[in-house]
Amino acid sequence: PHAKRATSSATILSGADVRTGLDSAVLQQAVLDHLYYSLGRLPAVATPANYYRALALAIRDRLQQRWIRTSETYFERGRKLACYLSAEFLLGPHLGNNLLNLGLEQAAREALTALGQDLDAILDCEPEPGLGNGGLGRLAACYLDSLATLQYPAIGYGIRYEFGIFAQEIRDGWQTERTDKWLSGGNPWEIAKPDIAYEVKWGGHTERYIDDDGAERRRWVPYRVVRGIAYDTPIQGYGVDTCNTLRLWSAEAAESFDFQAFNTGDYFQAVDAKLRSETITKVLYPNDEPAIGKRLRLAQQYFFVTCSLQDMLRILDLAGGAIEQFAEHFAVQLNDTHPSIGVAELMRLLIDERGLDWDAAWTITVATFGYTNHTLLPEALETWPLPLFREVLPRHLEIIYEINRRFLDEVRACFPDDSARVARMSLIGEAGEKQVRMAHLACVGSHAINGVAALHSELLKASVLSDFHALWPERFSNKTNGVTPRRFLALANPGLRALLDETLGASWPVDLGRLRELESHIDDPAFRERWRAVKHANKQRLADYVQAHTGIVLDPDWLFDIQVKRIHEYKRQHLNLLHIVTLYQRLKTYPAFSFPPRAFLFGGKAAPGYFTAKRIIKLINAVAETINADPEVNGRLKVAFVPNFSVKNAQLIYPAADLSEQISTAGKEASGTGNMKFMLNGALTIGTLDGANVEMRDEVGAENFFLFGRTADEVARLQGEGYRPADYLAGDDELKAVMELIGSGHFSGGDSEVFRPLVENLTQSDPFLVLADYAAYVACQEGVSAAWADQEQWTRMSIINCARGGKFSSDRAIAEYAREIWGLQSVPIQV
Ligand code: CRA
Repeated sequence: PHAKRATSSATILSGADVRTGLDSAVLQQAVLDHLYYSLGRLPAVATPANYYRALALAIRDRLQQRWIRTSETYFERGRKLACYLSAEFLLGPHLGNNLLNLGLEQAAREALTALGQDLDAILDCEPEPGLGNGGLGRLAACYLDSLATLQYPAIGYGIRYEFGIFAQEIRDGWQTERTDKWLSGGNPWEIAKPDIAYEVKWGGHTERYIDDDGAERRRWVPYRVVRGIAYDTPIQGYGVDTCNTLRLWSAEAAESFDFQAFNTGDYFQAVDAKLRSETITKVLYPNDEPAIGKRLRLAQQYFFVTCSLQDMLRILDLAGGAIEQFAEHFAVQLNDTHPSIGVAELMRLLIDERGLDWDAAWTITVATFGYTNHTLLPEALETWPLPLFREVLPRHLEIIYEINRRFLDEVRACFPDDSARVARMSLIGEAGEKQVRMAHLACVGSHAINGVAALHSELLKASVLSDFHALWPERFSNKTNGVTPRRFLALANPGLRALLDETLGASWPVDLGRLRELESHIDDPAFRERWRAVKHANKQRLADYVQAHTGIVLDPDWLFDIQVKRIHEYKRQHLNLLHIVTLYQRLKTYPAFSFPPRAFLFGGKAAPGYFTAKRIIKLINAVAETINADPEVNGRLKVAFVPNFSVKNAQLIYPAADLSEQISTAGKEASGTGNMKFMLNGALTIGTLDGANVEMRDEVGAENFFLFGRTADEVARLQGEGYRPADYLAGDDELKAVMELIGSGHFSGGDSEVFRPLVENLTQSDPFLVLADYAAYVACQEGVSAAWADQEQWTRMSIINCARGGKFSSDRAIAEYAREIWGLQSVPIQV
């Protein structure tokens, strides 16, 4: 039957442009064309995955003229280009987002229906490009969406990891990791550009030489050279013709390069070298915050940074721009310290390869770079052992020494006789094994330094970067994170989108402040009823997903209390668990104890080497198993761990939440962005005064936010005084009983060993003050239950949370970066 329909549509369509046409009949023809010509399949035998690929290719065709026109316009206009350098881009599936941004959802649905296919099933076939760990990588993806939507000339530069973030499976309650083979079915979105490729040097030594003008110079004689090849992915703006580029670099052996090591005529050794070159972009390091000082990681960072900077130089040359004007053509943002080797690399390119003198090169470098810091956790600040650094990047080490020499002279001039300060600020750490401090390099080499939420930016100035702030206060600013309302509202929550469209008109996705107008409807009972109906349907949708993936059955009438994010002690999933065990214990002890039934959902990956985080996952699953199987409690309590938290299932999870858990130890979560996604989807937040929670609470008002816990100042004071968790245990019988129950083996079939390390961690050191905040948290949760009992009032608060979320659009954040850091002008694109 498909084939028959195909022939008939082909006749109808003669003459229509199968590559650009936007109505459903042309799309249908385009899908069939790609099935036939690109996939070599007949409709009668095509699988949904084949249809996915064919539709994706048809949509990429429709992006193509916008994409090419956008590049061409930027080139013609010669306006400043923002280059977002990031080791991670956690994109999530493209197809749904591209259909949304192009306004093609309806046409695609009709086209597929006519072919006997269901668009939702086809969308589900897309593997997720998970080229990031969590917040930082997803932020980069939201920023690309906003840059294109606001029509800013911009390019994202990163790494084309062959394996992205691992797939998480839960076996016997434990996390296991599986490699993420996201490219195994091909990637219809990218275009390989093997002609855009650069050499990346490696190792070896440096030497002095005399150039043609008789001047003494230094050059790098590498041990190895690899090539970086460009793979481009279109980033289509919403409702505009701008289609920007994400350029990801993939490593290949540089076969043509005649380096001595391979000159032995040993064929097998040469092949081995090829394999080694290609490992550079093989896999994403799955660590979220703690930095890992691995040689391959440094290789990845240098690899993508040099390719990106060489690419900028090529673009500048093509445009006929003068090298002295580099900073007028490019604003380069360092997404954390991962690309901060760029400071030394741009110096090397300008001096060694383009012949500029030091001062000219330095002026350009500082004017070019901006640095965003994403964490205060000391263990997450990147440093490289000096010997390793010298071995991989000998020329860069020389350059860093020279940057440091001049920089420390400046410090001494500003702060005479302060050698302690000089030691603290040096680019080279001398304590223990000498290291290169990448955050210091980023600060010295950037004209702008920012944190990612108001509190975080203040703490940065007061703590880890205080010396830099004292020297250059004018370089510091705050840029509170944001999230894209296109993917995380319009796409993730079609029910709410329809209600918003009807209530506010269609412009809200690009003017999120308009959500405020919802407030005029909160006293309308019919509107509140519709609001609740949307939430209820989203909860049912999630319940179906959870049942399919875990077997656990959830009731959408219950309060859905959700914590999804990386598993980390500072995020305190274990505090959430202590509350659950408290409720369980109350129910077991006093069966008449009454509270509105709640479903607790968790999701998130633990770094594979993070012992405590993995045990927290095991404990969540153990508590879930015990509670869900116990008829004395499972009529009021359920717990589920949603495996393999990803952008894809996040789009089902955020819209289904009633309550969002943002309970990190104050001062530890730089911003958070999941908190914003929940808020925009109408969840209420229970949280500490940490990261962007502070600003969210300012927006919604204290009466619409469940606040608890010690402030960042109080945390610092308590830790300074010598915090003793045992004091909190001794003073709280309920807490004591909870800890004993976990330690007793009650949730682990009598095994009292498995959770002993967790219990000891909390009762003996408790580095993140879980016990100190426990009582306040449990009390605050009682307030949540009381509020939930009044559904009309809860709905009002839910509407207000969404209505006042406009500030947290990534459009607002990007407009601030563009204006205050990059000096960027938008360039409208006309196809
Ligand atoms: N882990 C912070 O912890 C923040 C994101 C994006 C993080 C989050 O609070 O929302 O960055 N930090 O700014 C980080 O990756 C290297 O530091 C994160 O995602």
